[in-house]
Amino acid sequence: MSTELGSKEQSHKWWMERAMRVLPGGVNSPVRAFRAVGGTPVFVESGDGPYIWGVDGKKYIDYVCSWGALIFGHAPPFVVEAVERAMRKGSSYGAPTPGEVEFAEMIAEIVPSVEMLRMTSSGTEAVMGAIRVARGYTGRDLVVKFEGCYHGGADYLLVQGGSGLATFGVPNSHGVPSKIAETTLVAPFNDLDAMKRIFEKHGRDIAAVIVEPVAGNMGVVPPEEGFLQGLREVTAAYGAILIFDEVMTGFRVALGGAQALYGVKPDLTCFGKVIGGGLPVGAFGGRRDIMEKLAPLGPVYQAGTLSGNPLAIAAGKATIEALKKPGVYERLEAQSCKIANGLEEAAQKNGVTDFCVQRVGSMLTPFFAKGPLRSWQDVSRADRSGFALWHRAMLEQGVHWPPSQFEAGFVSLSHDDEVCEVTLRAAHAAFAALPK
Ligand code: KE4
Repeated sequence: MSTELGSKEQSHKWWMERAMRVLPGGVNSPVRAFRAVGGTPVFVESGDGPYIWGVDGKKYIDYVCSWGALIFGHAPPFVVEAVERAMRKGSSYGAPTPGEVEFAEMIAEIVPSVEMLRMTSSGTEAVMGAIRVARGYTGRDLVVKFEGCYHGGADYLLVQGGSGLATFGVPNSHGVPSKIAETTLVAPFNDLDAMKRIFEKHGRDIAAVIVEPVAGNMGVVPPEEGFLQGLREVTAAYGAILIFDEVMTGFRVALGGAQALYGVKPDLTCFGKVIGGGLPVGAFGGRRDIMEKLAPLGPVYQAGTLSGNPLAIAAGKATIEALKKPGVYERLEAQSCKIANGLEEAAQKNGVTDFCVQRVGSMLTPFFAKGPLRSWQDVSRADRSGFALWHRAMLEQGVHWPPSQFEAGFVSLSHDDEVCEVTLRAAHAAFAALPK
């Protein structure tokens, strides 16, 4: 705890200045730097359940929850014990283990579209593997993604739509060659007409469509009725692979993920976050005929030193076993609904009218905009400075909310009634503190 630190080390600013000298932006992942909301990030000393403690010794209710990985909150004892047991036997072998087989069987049993699985160490790697095997299986190059959806750091997915409805990707990161970006087509989320126009024009060259079945990376934007089913039909009609990127929604919005919630079966699914119980993990899986194209069976190469390592497997298995227990998702739904409704009520009572909360299950985003918001075009009109002021005020009230208007917040099974009440009291104070 922070008592072990000297007084200067108990300051986020002190750590940020020191971090900036050795870590670009002081962080190992950009969003953590608070650039979208201003101020200095909380340097975390420890976590327990719904709480984190900063180096300043202050306790915060956490809704980042490792960007969705911690569905049971921080350091759940049953996960800690599982990882400790595994560690005592060895952290990694670079050789097959029974645990990886049991883990793949567990995922395949819960997620019907998954006949075979390949583990990785991050969601990005899982997405890269899924797209490469889709390209290898179809012999085609083009990939379709949606504006506002994020799928990790692969070059050809760090692209945004140009103007207009459906355009070839334009890099939104330096270091991505335009030739690479041009293998990606970008369409508006929830716009089936645009998707059909893309296929009419490029259908036989499209290897895959990748979608966050519930968008979480532009803030939470649910799929409209028929959207996912429409993607299923148009990809099947042209022999393209439908990839659900369930890195965020997998085991989050339902035990079987968004595909179970909406009843649409993709050809491939990408996983991450929850399935690793807080340890570095990713996985992709789906149709056997596609997955068998992967080395060493087939010609599509994909590999990873720590893929399926015993520690991540132990944390993941313990987490998924606990998620299978009755009542878990009903409880997540009840607590998340309380938070979402409470935030909207607090905004309204404090005269903040351009505000809505969009939520699916225990992933939710408070938008400083009137809803409903159905695409990047809609959410990009949200008042980012209003969100930033609210975020700062919530932090001062002891609530650690994701530091961007275009991110999802996450409720865990450790967010009990008292935590919800404290959160909503903080929200009332935060809305009241906003400039009128
Ligand atoms: P990772 O490589 O970060 O494990 O997963 C990439 C990824 C892929 N697909 C989806 C739908 C994702 O949400 C992510 C990662 N999510 C972000 C949160 N928006 C991680 C946080 C960060 O980048 O620091």
